[in-house]
Amino acid sequence: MPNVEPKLSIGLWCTAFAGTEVFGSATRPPLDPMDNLRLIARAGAWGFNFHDDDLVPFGSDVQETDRVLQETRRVMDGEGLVASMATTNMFAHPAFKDGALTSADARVRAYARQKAMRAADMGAELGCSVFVMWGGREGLEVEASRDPREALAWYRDGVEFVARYLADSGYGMQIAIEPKPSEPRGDIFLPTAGSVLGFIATLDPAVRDRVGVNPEVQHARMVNLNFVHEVAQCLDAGKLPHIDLGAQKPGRFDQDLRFGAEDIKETFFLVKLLDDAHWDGPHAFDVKPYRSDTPDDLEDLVRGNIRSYRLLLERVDEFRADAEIQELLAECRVDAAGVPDDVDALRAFAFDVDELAARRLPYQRLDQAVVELLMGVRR
Ligand code: GLT
Ligand code: MN
Ligand code: MN
Repeated sequence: MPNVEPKLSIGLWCTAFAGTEVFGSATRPPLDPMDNLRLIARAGAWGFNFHDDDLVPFGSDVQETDRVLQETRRVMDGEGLVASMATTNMFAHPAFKDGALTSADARVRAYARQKAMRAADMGAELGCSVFVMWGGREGLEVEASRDPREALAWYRDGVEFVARYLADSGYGMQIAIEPKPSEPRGDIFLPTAGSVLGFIATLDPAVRDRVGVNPEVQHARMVNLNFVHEVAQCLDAGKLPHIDLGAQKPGRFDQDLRFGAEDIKETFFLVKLLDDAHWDGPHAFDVKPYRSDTPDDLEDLVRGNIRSYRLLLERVDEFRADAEIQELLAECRVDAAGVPDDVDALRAFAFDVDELAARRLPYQRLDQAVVELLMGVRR
């Protein structure tokens, strides 16, 4: 049995992705948001995530926004679907062509704040627990265009503003800043989970507790980082309100492949880490259908992600129950019996370094056992 029943969610933008990219136009027709919600529920997800513009068309007035939110609530109640995470699209509109919260145009920075406030209102209305801030346009191509220290100061002002707005409005949502190294900008500020953690430490202490990281598998793998270690660092800092899951071949553009499609071993250790940590935040699939998918294939995308996550959780169970693996793990640990911790005694202690160096580690067998477990031959 897993320690925690995972809350599995997916973004409306994932299933609604029509296939448009730099080299090609849409391969699927637009997907109505209410049909999208029903599809996600049918496929067995616990919840959904949305940008303001995914649900309510950009530029809609207050009446139209309220109408859509009421309709969304009806569909959610009917389908037993949870609104998990809300976010604001600060990257698509040409007004954000050179940044949103870090634009050198103070009017754009103010507009981005206004859009974030309205998206947060929508999230609160639907009961979301997390507000993600992915700064897709917060970056540059022309290094001469700004002093990165000034951009970071603007970024900080913007995040603090949104955090204060959530607090003053009585909203319980946690902010989760999502790092990404590049794409769509040549360089994006706060490229890794570590950068976001460092940035959070500089926030006004009055709002700092409300802000964490939303790491994404693909964004770390784009630059060959060990994602399991990135997530471990967020957990260690108590800063993991949300996670974006998917798959990615290393060193490429953001592929947003289906969860489990690549590097099954690292993916297994990610699932294991989250369950070992008893982490019960929303597990969000942030994946894209293939351009070759038809609308009928979208449900398979959602189902497949959910199934792969659950199957890996079963493998985690097997890992814990595997006698050989547990014995090997026990062999890896040695306590410091006989070694003093007192400063003076430790300074004077004579270690047998040859013995330390000669110690045999059973890593060949351990890794083989994990590979066999993932191949399904140890059951
Ligand atoms: C966009 C991006 C994702 C972010 C989403 C939230 S939107 O698709 O690629 O990584 O999580 O803004
Ligand atoms: Mn993401
Ligand atoms: Mn991505």
